[in-house]
This record gives sequence, C-alpha cells and structure tokens, in this order.
Amino acid sequence: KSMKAVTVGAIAATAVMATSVSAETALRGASLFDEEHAYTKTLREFERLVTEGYDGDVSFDISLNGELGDESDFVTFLQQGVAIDYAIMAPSNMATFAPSIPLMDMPFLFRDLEHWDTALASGVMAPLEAELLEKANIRVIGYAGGGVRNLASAEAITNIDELTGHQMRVMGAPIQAQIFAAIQAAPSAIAYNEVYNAIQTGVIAGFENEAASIQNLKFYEVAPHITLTRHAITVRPLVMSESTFSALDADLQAVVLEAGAAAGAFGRELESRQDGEKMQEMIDAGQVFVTEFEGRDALLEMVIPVQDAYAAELGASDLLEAIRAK
Ligand code: X1X
Repeated sequence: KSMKAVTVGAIAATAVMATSVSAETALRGASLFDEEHAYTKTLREFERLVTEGYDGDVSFDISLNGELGDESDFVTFLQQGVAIDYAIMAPSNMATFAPSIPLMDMPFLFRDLEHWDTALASGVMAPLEAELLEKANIRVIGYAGGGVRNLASAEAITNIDELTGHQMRVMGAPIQAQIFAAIQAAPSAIAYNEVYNAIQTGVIAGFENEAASIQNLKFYEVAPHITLTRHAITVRPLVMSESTFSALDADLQAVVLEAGAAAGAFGRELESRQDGEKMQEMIDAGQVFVTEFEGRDALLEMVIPVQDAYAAELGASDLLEAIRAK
C-alpha cells in the first residue's frame, strides 16, 4: 500500500484525481462525543466497513469531543467541503442550507419506534435528501439515531402549567422553536456547546435531548429532571460532503454508500437498544429524576396544526402525509 496520503475535500480534489493510482485517500470525520457514544461507534463502524470493503488505500481520522465545534459548525464545513468529510448530523442543525430537511426530525413526527423504523426503511425521506444534496452539497449515506428525546431541566416539569413559559434551548431550525412555542414553552435557539453553561448560569431553565447525549456530556449535572414527553425519536443522517464524495473513485463511492447504509443500521439498533439502559444507569447513579408528563396527548393536538403549516409552506404536505401514513 502507498505511503502517500492525500486529504480529500474540495481543495485537494484535483490532487486526489491526479494521484488516484498511488495515493491514499484520507477521510476526516467529526463527533460531538467520546468513543462511548453511539454516534462515535457508528462512525467507527463506517470506518471498519469501508476499510474491509475497499481494495485501495483509505484512512480515517475522527475528531472527537466536539473538538471541531458542534453540528452547526460541521454543517458549514461539510457544505464547503473543508475540515471534515463525514459526520452524523441532526437535520434541524442543517436548516440554514436546506430549509426542508428539519421535517425529518421535527418533534412529534413519529408515533413510536416501529413507525420511525418503518419510515426510515421505506425511502420516504428521498425528496428531503435530494434537497440537501442540491442546496447544501451534502449527501445522506445512511441513517443513525434512535434515541428518544425528552425535556431535561433544572427543576421538575410535570404538566402544562409548569411547561408554560419554560425557558428552554432548542435546535436552530425555526420549526423546533415553533413546536415548543405551540406547547406553551419559551424556546430559544442556542448552540449546543453553550447549553451546559446557559443552564448553569440560569440563562435558560433546560433543554431537550436523548439519554445517550445527556449521559455522555454530563448534562444531568445542571439539568437532572427528565420529563418523559417522548417528543422525538432521533433521525440522524450519516452524511458526507458532496465535494468529498464526488472526488472518490467509483469503487470507493460504491463502498461508501453500502458502508454508510450498514453503519446507519448498526447505529440505529445500538442507540435505540441502549436508550432505556442509559436512562436507567443515570437513575441508578442518582444523576437524574424521571417523571411522566401529565397530558402528553394534549401536546400532540397542539402541534399538529404547526406541523401542517410548516409542511404546506415548504410544499411538502404530501410528504408529511406519506411519513405519517407509514
Ligand atoms: O440538540 C442538539 O443539538 C444535539 O443533541 C444531541 O447531542 C444529538 O442528538 C445531536 O445530534 C444534536 O441534535
């Protein structure tokens, strides 16, 4: 195998093509978390599958623990084809470049894990993937996710009265703020890597997240009260910059697509299986206090018109119905 390494990306794409016979292709990934988190394990599985399936020289370098920023930074890098080549991303953190993509992970979209699983396996998200590719220069190569998102707050929230006016952080997509406003909270979009401090200093009273991330980043230290709103089951595309993908040789492209789909399936199984276990570990360790939300069904009724209006504005009403009908 060649010892010569070439970094893939927009800047080095020509060099890759010019040296494709002898050069090693170096792919750079990024994760917000350490090696224990399901996203990092999914990226490692992708790396393993590509290495196993490709008959050429390819190497991987994953920046961990949010060293390269949070997902709003990743999306800019991916769109521009610099600094990183692949990552796992929340659709709602990619809204700046592709306004329709947050439809995939808007709260209260999936009835349960079975609905989420069926929808993701069905290919129903294809029009959203096409928009992401066209407008953001980002290609979906698989789907990870599977954690259930709940409220996490400094003080307990158990009903609509306590939720009313609750100052909480949401992801940057406008639909996220619209939905939490519809259920009477007071949402604000704050960068993920500022959430811990914002809660600690009382700028906000809480946020919403899945067990794996609350545990990995120790959010329980500032937001130990978990309210089981179960408002989202995460959809987390494994994505690659199209600047990178288009510079790969055809064999490697095929391996990347296959490995991306398989690594995503690995990640979905892992995170959905570990979701309850991780919550239980935090309960057993006295790190979180978990309560049900009284009247969750009423929340659902409040958000349906907001979801409908958002989809209509995007010209995606049929798509929303198709997802709901899965
Ligand atoms: O809320 C966020 O911005 C983040 O929450 C978790 O860490 C993950 O789901 C991540 O993808 C991002 O959505």
